[in-house]
Amino acid sequence: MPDTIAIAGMTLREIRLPLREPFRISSGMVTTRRIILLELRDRDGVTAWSECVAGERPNYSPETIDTAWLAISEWVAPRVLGQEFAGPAEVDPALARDFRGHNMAKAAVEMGAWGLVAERRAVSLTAVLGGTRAKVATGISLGIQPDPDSLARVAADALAQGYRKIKCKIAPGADVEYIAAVREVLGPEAPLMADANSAYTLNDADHLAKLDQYDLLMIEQPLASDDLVRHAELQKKLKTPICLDESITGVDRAADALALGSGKIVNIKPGRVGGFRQAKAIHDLCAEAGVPVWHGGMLESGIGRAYNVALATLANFTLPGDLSPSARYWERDIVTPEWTMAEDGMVQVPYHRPGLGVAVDIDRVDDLTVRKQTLTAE
Ligand code: OSB
Ligand code: MG
Repeated sequence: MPDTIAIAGMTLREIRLPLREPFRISSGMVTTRRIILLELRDRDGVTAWSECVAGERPNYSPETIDTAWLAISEWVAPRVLGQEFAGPAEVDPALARDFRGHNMAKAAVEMGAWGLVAERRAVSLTAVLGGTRAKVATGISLGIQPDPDSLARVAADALAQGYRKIKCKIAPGADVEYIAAVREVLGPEAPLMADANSAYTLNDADHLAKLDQYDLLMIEQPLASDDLVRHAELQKKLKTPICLDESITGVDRAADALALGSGKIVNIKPGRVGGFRQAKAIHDLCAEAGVPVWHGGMLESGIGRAYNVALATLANFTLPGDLSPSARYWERDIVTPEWTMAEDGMVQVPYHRPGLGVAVDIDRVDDLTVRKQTLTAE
C-alpha cells in the first residue's frame, strides 16, 4: 500500500482520566486530565488513534482542550477530510497555510496521519519515523511538593525505581532550598534538573545562579516563552545549561534560539510544535548544531505515549525523556499492554508490533467519554 493519506472521517472524544496524584507546576495544578482522543479513518477503512495534549487551562500555552476541540472540528479537520496527501509529511504544510497558532490541535491530526501510515503498512510507528532504538531512556517529572523534605523523599524514591533523570518543578519560593535538599539526598552523581515553566524574569538572574552549585543537567524554561533574547542574556550569567520547552514552537524558533544562544538543550514535544514533521525538523537542526534534545511529556495517556516513545527513538534524542510508564500517572491506562519501565529506567519500544504498538481499550474509553463528535468529508 502506498503512503497516501486520505482521511474520510474522524471521531473526537473527550475523556476524563484522574491522575493518581495531583501534578503542580509553577503556573497551576491538574488533578484530572481532560484529554481529546481522535480516531481517524481513511477511505479504505483503516483507523488510527491519536491524542491532543492541550491542557484544561491556558497556563502552559494559549491552547486549551476547549480551543483545541473548536480548532480541530472547525478548521483542522475540514482541511484534511476528503483531501489526498502523498505522505504524512505533506499534512503539516497544508495546515500551516493561512493558519496561525493552534499547534496542539494541528498536531493531534498530523500525528494521527503518521499513525495511519503505520497501520496501513502494518509496521511500527518507529519504523515509519526511521527511529533506531529498541529502548528509550526515561526520566520523571516531579511536581512541586509542600516542602523540600517531601520533594527529596519522592526524588529518592524515583531514583530507586530506576529513573535516569530526575526533574523537579520549581517556582519562586520553591526553588533553591528544594533543589539543595534533593541534591543532598540523591548524592552528587544523580542526574538532576529543574523546570520553571516560565516563572522567572531576568531580574532573578542572581537568584537562579544559586542553582549552579547543585550541578544540574539543565534548567528548563526559566523565562517567558517569547523571551528568547532574555534567555540568551540569562544563559551568559548561568553555568547551568538552559533547556527550552515553551519557547520552541517550531523549527524557525529553534533556529532563532540556537543563533541567539538562548539555550544549550532543546525539549521536543510534538504537540507543542504542530506534529511530527516539525518535531523531526527540530531534531535534525539540533543534531547538525551539536545540540542535544530530549522528549518532553504532557501527562499523555497511553495513546499519546505511543507517539512519544516512537519519536524518542530518533538518534539525537540522547537525554532521557519525560516518558514515564502508565502507572506513574494512572490507576489504569486506556491501552493494553500498559507502558512499563524496567528497573534500569528503560522503556521497551514496540518496534516489532504494527501501528501504535498498543491496543486501545475501547470499552474503557467509552466509559470515560464525556463528549463525542464525528466529522466526515463533505
Ligand atoms: O513543562 O514539561 C513541562 C506537564 C504539563 C505541562 C508542562 C510540562 C509537564 C511535565 C510532565 O513536565 C512530564 C510528563 O508528562 O511526565
Ligand atoms: Mg517543561
